[in-house]
Amino acid sequence: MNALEEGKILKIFTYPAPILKKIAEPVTQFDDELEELCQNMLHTMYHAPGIGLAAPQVGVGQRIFVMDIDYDREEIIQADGEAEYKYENLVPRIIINPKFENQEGEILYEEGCLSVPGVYEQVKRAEKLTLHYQDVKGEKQSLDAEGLLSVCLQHENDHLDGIVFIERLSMIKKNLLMKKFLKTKKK
Ligand code: QAP
Ligand code: CO
Repeated sequence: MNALEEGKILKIFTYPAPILKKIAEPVTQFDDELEELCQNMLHTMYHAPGIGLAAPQVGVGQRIFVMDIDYDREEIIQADGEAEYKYENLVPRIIINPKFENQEGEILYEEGCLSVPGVYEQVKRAEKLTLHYQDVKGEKQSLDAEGLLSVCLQHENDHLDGIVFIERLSMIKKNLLMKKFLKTKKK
């Protein structure tokens, strides 16, 4: 199945939805339902557009996220004024039951989140890490990551532990950004 053309657009929960604060449960059943959820998550992420999306963001408390940090999306305005999007260089990733090892170094990167739209801030993370995870079939896999890939893996993994990236900022920054975000959200 192709996540670009096929799949449902899932509702993305935004801060401060309670599901975003919960610790997600490990996946134990690798079945068709799991495959469908992952495809729908990828579809939703590409549509948004975003580079990462975790299951709690779509209301599912399971240790799953999808990612693609490097694709291109071109907007084409058609004669009738409607926009159409052309996607290229897709590298979809499905990560289940992730565990990190060998976290080292430090990187400061400006992050955003589909659950806190419009808010971007620099967050400090590990520069390099090794990831152990399961793929959608339940097969064990591992991956060495650095730079944006490492940052995005840590951002998405945080969602599985009920942490949104603003929680990683100083209390002062966090409170300021939250007030601003909740104010614009109401409008
Ligand atoms: C996480 O975030 C990430 O505010 C993925 O209005 C981001 O895909 C990890 C998005 C950056 C590392 C670096 C955010 C879309 C997408 C917004 C996203 C928005 C529309 C965020
Ligand atoms: Co996020």
